[in-house]
Amino acid sequence: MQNDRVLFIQPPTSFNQTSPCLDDKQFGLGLLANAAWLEAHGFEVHGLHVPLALHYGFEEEDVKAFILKEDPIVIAIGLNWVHFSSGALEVARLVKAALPRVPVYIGGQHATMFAEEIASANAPYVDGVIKGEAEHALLSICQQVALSGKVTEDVPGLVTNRGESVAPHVLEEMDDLPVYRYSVLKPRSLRPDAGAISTTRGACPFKCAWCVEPVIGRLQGRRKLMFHSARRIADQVAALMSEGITRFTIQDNFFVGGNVKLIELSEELVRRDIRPAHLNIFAHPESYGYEGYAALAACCELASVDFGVETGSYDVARINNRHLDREEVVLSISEAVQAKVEPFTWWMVGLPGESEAALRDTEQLILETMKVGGIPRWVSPMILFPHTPIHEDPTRFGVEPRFKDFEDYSKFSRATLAEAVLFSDTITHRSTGSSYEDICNASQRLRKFIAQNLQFVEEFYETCGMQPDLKSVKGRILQSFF
Ligand code: B12
Repeated sequence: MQNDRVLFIQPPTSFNQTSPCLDDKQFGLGLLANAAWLEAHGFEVHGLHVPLALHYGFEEEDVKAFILKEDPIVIAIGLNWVHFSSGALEVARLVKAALPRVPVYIGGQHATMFAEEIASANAPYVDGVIKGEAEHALLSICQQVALSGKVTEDVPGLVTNRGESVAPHVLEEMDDLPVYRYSVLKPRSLRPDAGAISTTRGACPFKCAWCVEPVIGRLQGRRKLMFHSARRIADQVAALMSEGITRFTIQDNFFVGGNVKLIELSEELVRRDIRPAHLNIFAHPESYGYEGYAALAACCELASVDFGVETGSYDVARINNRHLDREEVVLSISEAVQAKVEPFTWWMVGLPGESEAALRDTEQLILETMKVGGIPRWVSPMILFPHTPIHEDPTRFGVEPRFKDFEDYSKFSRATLAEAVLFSDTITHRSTGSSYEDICNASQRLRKFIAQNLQFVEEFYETCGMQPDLKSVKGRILQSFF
């Protein structure tokens, strides 16, 4: 009798990559969400996290043996982030060679951006790419395969080498989605006490020119940004806590809900006596005020906020349609500190309009924020993705894209961490006045600036009664120069 086992695979960046340019140990929340959904519909779900398996000393042959032993009816490979491009296809090739009759599908945000290209160029070993939110599509595929051994009916969002069928379908009632668990993916995480919480789906309402989030939500099938209720988010936190996860991060568009959503969540957690050891949230500098930060601090042992400040230049902000008020940035960081929330700041280089003066403005803002306790975490060169306003109309932004198709972006699978930090190979574009090297150098320049001024943050925290982990921040920044 046929089993009804479905195998999810988180691929490596590439089997022969030993030092990926971006972290490869995350558990993709989209993958976990789909696994939970299939389980709730009666399928037996197993998951393999290949980067972790390799990290723990297993080899490509062991991965193959594991997959053969699983003997699933469908294999679903996650391709959410650009740096897994080559690895996702390597895994597809490997599983097709091992189990030629088992259909293999790829899904996730990066796969969604290049669905047609991936499906048409890799048809022998990729049966299809699931575009967008995948719950309905994957369930339909698994049900059809369980019933008749193949997919004969139209599947919403499925792209094959014969083209696309129907646009992705999404579940409108987001709270009806079952909570996910990390333990579905084996082997266990390197940080088994840490997990991420998904609170929203759909397009971000802001329109920062470099960001794909305003478009990706729609590409994925959802017409607008939608939130899980505070009750459902607390259910998710509780479910993960029962697996031993106590430190959480919310990195999605939850910040769009401002103080109101944050206070609601805090009250729900407090009411149910669910108390994370650490709760971290991503925010724009203007997202929250003191009341929001105070609510965050009230519902967990340690609260922190990651501010995507990105630039200190009004010109750059204007060209890129990004709100910036330098005083507001400094004030927001002060309010977070006042509420005992650790404030981290994140910065970008390679943005359209970046000039020597703009970089100086950014250095100035980094300095001002450090003096009020803002801890600079990292400086990232902008990755120019397709579908963003800049990629769609580069001349308007004075930009020349270097990466266009899926193969171009696969460079992120091949580049090592040292190469990405020190050389310009993974810089996706150049712009008026900035070559690839200039962008790479700008990123080093700002990190050096941070390193040279870290004493301001160290001094700040000597007296204010908080003990953020400045050592690891300093270590990471300093390490990036060697
Ligand atoms: C949360 C988040 C993170 C968290 C990750 C949390 C986690 N454990 O997953 C953190 C902060 C770690 C993170 C890091 C990065 N992220 Co991020 N992240 C997001 C964010 C905000 C939400 C993603 C999410 O979890 N959504 C909730 C889930 C349920 O939805 P979903 O992912 O869309 O999944 C649905 C479908 O895509 C599909 N699906 C997803 N996976 C799979 C797998 C299978 C098998 C199938 C069939 C379907 C499927 O089905 C899901 C539901 O139906 C998105 C932007 C956004 N608003 O969506 C960026 C985003 C995905 N990240 C992005 C990037 C670039 C990064 C970084 C590379 C940034 C950097 N420079 O370091 C890193 C690297 C990630 C890594 N692997 O280490 C880009 C991806 C672009 C790309 N093509 O690569 C996005 C779109 C943001 C952006 N503005 O550019 N990220």
